[in-house]
Amino acid sequence: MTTKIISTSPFSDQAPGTSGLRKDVKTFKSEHYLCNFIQSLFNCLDLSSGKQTLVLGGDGRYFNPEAIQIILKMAAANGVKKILLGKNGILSTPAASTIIRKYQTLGGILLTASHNPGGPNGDFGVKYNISNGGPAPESLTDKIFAESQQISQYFIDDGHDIDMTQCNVHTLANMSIEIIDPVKDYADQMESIFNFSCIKGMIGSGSFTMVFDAMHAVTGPYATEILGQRLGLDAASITNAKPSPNFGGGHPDPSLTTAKALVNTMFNESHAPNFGAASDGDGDRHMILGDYFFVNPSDSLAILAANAHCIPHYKKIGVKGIARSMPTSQAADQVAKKMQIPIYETPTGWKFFGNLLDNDKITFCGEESFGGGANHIREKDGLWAVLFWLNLIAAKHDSVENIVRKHWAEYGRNYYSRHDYEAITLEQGEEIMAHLRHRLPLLTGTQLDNNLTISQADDFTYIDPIDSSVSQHQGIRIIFENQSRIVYRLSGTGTQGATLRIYIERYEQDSKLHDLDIQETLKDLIMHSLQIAEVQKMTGRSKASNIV
Ligand code: VG1
Ligand code: CO
Repeated sequence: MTTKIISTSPFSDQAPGTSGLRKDVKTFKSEHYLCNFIQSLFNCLDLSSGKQTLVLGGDGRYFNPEAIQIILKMAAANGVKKILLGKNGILSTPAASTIIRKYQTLGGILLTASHNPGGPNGDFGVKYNISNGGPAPESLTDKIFAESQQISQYFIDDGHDIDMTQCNVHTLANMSIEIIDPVKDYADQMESIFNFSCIKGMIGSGSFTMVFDAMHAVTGPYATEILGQRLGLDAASITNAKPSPNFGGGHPDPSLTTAKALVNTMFNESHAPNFGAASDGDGDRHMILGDYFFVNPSDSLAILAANAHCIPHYKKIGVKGIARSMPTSQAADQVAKKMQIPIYETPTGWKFFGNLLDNDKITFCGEESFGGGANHIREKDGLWAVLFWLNLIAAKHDSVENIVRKHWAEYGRNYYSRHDYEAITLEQGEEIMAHLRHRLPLLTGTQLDNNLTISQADDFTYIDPIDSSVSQHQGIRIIFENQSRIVYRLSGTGTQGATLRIYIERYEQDSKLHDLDIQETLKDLIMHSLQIAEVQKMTGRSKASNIV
C-alpha cells in the first residue's frame, strides 16, 4: 500500500457553520471537495500526541459509506493510529460524544447534516468533535477554514475498502480500524442515568401507551435497543425505525410541521397515545408530545431542570446551573431564579456549552430548536430527553399536559414562536441584518404601543466566561420592558441562500391566561418584528415559510 499525494486547490466555501460544514450532496461529491476539507482538518490536529485515536461514524444518510471509505484512507495516510468506527458507518451524534469521552480519544469525525433532508438531492455534512466529545470551538473551526483556503495537496492511501458490516478489527497501512457496536456504550450510559425499572414498570403496566418516531433516521437502532429491548416497548410503538439513506423521502426534523405522521397520531381525538416523541437525522434533537398536546422545546429545558430532583441521578449530582442559547425562551431563567442557580445565555450552537459543562458551571443546557442535554456528554441528546420525560411521567404518575400546565402555573408561561423566512438570497439576508444593526441605536427607548417599550436593543456578543473568547454578531435582540423579546438571526445550517429566523417571546404570569392561542397572543409582537426589520420590503415575502 502506498500513500498518494494529490494536488488540489482551495474551495472558498468551506467555512463550518453552526454545526459543521453542510453542503448539498453534489458539492460534497465533486472532485476533491470532501478530501480538501478532511485534509484541512488533519492539518489542524496534533496527530503526534499520545491520543491518536479518532471516532468515525454518521447518521447513515446518502454518501455516508463512500465518505467513510475516503476518510479511512486519508486518516491512514495522515498518520492516525486508530479509528473506532460505528458498525455500518452508523453513530448518532450523542453516541459519538459518549464514545469519544469513554475511550478518551483525540476526537471524532461525524458525518451528518442533522435535520437537513438527505438523498442524492439532499444535504451532507462533516463535523469535528474534540476530546471532550463536543463540537469543535470556533477557534478550531476558524483554523480549519484557514487551512482550507491555502490547501495545495492532500494525502490518501490507495488501500482497499473496509467491510463495515461486522464488529472486528482491520488494518489499513499502519492504522488499525476497530468496528464497534454503535449502540451499546450509549445505551449503557442511559441506563446509568435513568431509573429503567421505574420506566419499564410504567411501559409494562398496560395503562400507558406511547409512540417513538425515529423518522427513518439514526435513532432507529438506539430506540430499538433502549426502548424496545431494555424497557420492553413493543416494536409497533417504535415507528420508522430502520435508517434509510434518504430518510424514507422525508425531512428528518422533529417538529409539528415535519413529523406529520406522529402529529396525526398524537392529535387524534379518540385514541391518541399518552406520549409521543421523535428525534432528528443524527439523534440529537427531541420533540415531546402528549395526548393532543405539544411541548415547546424551550419549556422542555425548563421543566427538566425544575424536576431534576425526581430522577435519582440528578438528585444526587444536583443542578449547578442552566444554559440556554440566546434565542431560546427565558422559561429556564424563571427556574434558575427560583432554584437560585446561575443561568447562562450563549450564542446558538452546542459548541458554546462545552466550556460551561467542562468546568461544571452548568448541569443542563438547551436550545429552542428542539435541543436539550446535560453534562453526561457534550452534545444535545434526543433519546436522553425522551427518557427523562418518561422517567418524570413514571415518577410523578402524571400526564405530559399536566406536568407542563403545573409548571406554567408555578413559573409563568413564556409564549414563544419562531418564524423562518427560508431560502431568501444571501444578499437579502445580509441586508436585513445590516439594516437592523444600523437602526439599533435609535430603537432603545422607543414605545411601539401602549405596553411595548423597547428597553434594550443590541447585537448579541458572547464572552466565554471560561476562556474569555469573544463571539460577535450572534443575533439582534430587541428586549421590551415587560420581558417580551424579538430576536433576529441568520441560520448557519442551511445550504440554499439564507434563512432569516425571527424568534418572538412574551411572558405571562397570570395562570388564567395560560391557554391562549400562541400565534394570536404573539400577534402584535410578530407585526412589530416585521415592521422593524422591513421584512416584506427587503424580501418580497408577506409571510414566513415555516412557523415553529
Ligand atoms: C440550527 C438551530 C440551532 C442548532 C443547529 C444544529 O442552527 O437553530 O439551535 O444548534 O441547527 O442543530 P441554525 O444556524 O440553522 O439556526 V442540528 O440538530 O441540525 O445539528
Ligand atoms: Co441534529
